[in-house]
Formats: sequence, C-alpha cells, structure tokens
Amino acid sequence: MSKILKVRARQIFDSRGNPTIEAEVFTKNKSASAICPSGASTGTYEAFEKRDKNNKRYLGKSVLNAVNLINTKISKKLKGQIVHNQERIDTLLINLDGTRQKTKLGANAILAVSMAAKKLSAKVKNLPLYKTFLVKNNFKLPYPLMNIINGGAHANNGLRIQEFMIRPDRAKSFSDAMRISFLVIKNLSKLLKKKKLSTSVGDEGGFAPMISKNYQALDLIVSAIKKSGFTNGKDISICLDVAANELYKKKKYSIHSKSYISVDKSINEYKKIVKKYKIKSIEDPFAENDWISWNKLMKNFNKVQIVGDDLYVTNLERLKKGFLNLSSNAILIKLNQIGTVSETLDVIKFAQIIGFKTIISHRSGDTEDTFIADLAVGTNSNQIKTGSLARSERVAKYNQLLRIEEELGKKARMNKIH
Ligand code: 2PG
Ligand code: MG
Repeated sequence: MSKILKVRARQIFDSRGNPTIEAEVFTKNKSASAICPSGASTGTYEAFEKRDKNNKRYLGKSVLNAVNLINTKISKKLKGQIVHNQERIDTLLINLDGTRQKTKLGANAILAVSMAAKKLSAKVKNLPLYKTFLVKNNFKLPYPLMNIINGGAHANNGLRIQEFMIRPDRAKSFSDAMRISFLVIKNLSKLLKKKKLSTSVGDEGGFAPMISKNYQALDLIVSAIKKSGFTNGKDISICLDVAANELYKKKKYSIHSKSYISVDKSINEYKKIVKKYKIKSIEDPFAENDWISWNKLMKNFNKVQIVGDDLYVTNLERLKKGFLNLSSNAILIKLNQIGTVSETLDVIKFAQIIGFKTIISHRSGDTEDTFIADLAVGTNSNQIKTGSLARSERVAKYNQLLRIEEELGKKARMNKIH
C-alpha cells in the first residue's frame, strides 16, 4: 500500500498576482502537487482563506503561515496514511482544524493538500485523474459556460452583472463546443473594435469594454452570435452570473441599473431580459440570505436554469435548505468554498440525487492547475464554468478537457443540457 511520506508546501502566485498555496504530497517513489484558487466576489459562508494579515511585506496577502502549517502540523498528521483513502485523509484534515469554516489551518491550506493527495492517488494507480471520482464508465464531457464579457467585481467598467456567458447548447462534441465559442469570441472582438471599444480582458478572460448597461453587453453578444452564423437561444444560449450579493442594500437590488429597486420589480426586469435575449441560465440572481426572493424567482420561470453559488457555497447544509425552499435547480461547485475533495463530492452526489444540475467552476483568481476539468468529467457534471478563451489559467482547463475527449476517443459523449 502506498503510504504518505510527507507533505510540503510553497507560496506561489495566482492569475491576479496574489500569493497562493501549492502543496505537494509524497509517497516513497512519487509525488503530486495542487494549487488553491481564490475568489473576489466571495460568499459569507465560504470556508476561510488564511492570509497573513499582518505581514506588511506582502500587503497582508501572503500565505506563509498556512504554508508553514502544511509543512509541520499537516505533514505530521498525514504521515503514514494510505494515499488512496481520500475520505480518511480529508477527515483527518477537517478534525485537525476543528472549526466550522476551517479558520485554524485555512481552507486554502487544507484544499491544496486534499487535491494533491487525490492527484497522487491517481498517479500511483496509474489512472487519469478523471477516472478516480464518481463515474466509472460512460464518461461525459461538460458544456462550457464561457464568460465572454466581464463586469461587476471582475472588471472596472461599471457593468452591473458580473458575468455574461455563452453556452454552445447544440455542440455535438467538446471540440465542437470550443469551435463554436471561439467563433463567437472572435466576432465579438471584431464588433468591439468596430465600435471603438476596448478588447482588453478582465480577470476571467472575457472582454471588459467600457460599457455600463447590461443591455449593451447583451446586444453585443447577440450580434456576435448572429455574425458567427448561429441562432441565439438555439445553437447558443446566453447565461448570466449576476453575483447579486454585490448589488444588494436594504432589501433592494441594483441589478438592472444603478438605482436600487424592489425584489418584485427586479423579477419583472429579469422576465423582460430573459424573454428578449432568450437567457437560459441565471446564477446568484439574489443575495445569499434572501431565500424568499430566490423562491419567488423560481416560481416565475420553469425553463430557466437558476444556479446557486454564493447561496450554497458548496455546502451540504445550505444545499439541503435550498432544496426544501425550492430556491434553485442547479448548483455551482467550487472546491475552495468548502475546502476538501471529499466534502465537494458529497455535495455533488446529493445535488445529483435531488435532480439539480451541477456546474464545476473556477475562481476569478485561478492558476495553471487543471483539477476542475477532470472533476467535471469524473462527476458527470453538466457544465463547466472556467472563463473565456483567453488567459492561460482559463484556457488550461479547456485544453485539459480536449485531451480527455481525445483519450476517450469514440466513447466520448457530451453531457445532457436539458
Ligand atoms: C463566481 C466566481 C467565478 P469569484 O462568482 O462565480 O466566476 O467569481 O471567484 O470571484 O467568486
Ligand atoms: Mg458566481
């Protein structure tokens, strides 16, 4: 049996240039490493990200204490554990921390180790990572949700909605999904240039032109889809991440314009844009504690995918509450919101049992680590959200999915979107 010899960690940097943790787990002959990502529009109930608040040399952003905890306490705890026993490894990590939101060791420290152990187990078994999760055969590729216009906390253009995404619903294969998305993105770039708008990109690789009205972004995307020879709402669907936590004040929302309006009025505006732009998916339409408004929205739509991100923070208890409350019909999955691979898999399993769509997601501060691409295939998740076709930390995940598709060969299938 392959036993863990030691765990080592180092401080490296993420796509926004912020310090993050890379952990490396060793057996006698092999090792594997993993890197933790980091969000900007985070939910209050996410697991804790440990940073050295008092270290002025890194403006309070370094992760050196967490790195040190991995090299000492965590390494000592995991020494001698069988690398294939992911649940035991994760339980030991959870118990060693002992707090609800993993504040002692930091979820960033715990997750980097948890993912590295998972990768090492696959390596020792000589299996591709995607074959070591929930699905054992009939692997399916997820539909990409490409964030092609960035706003909100991911850009400084004043756009209210954080992410304007496209999903190539009629793609027959993952490579076809990439080709379709590529065409729309290139045509969008041309359109922006023509309108003398910037083609520079935001944190997730989507364009961040200086426009501030949601409908301007939506009109641009509709034109790009048309220009590429596709039909909006059929070949391609527009999907949104509103990230409404950031747009909430005293029971009112500033989603649709700068002024704050009531929930009922916000829902009416949602209805208008869903109809006009044939929007198929809305993530975080309301704030993380506003359960009633989520339910109201669900009652208004029966064909729109409503996705909980900050609402659920990949937390089983919150997902159960959302299920009972009829808050949504899909969940966004982010490993670092909860902090271990095992807990993430539990949430995915439960979501799939209750018939929710699972969407595996990157963070706005991400890295070259492609773990989530394998996770999406290995859990039969319908969709993956990992930015646009720009910035290597985003493209790396898509490229990994292309490799997986190639490896599956004739057996490769796309997941079901409807
Ligand atoms: C989101 C994510 C990823 P962040 O809100 O869904 O797109 O952003 O990582 O900043 O929370
Ligand atoms: Mg989100």
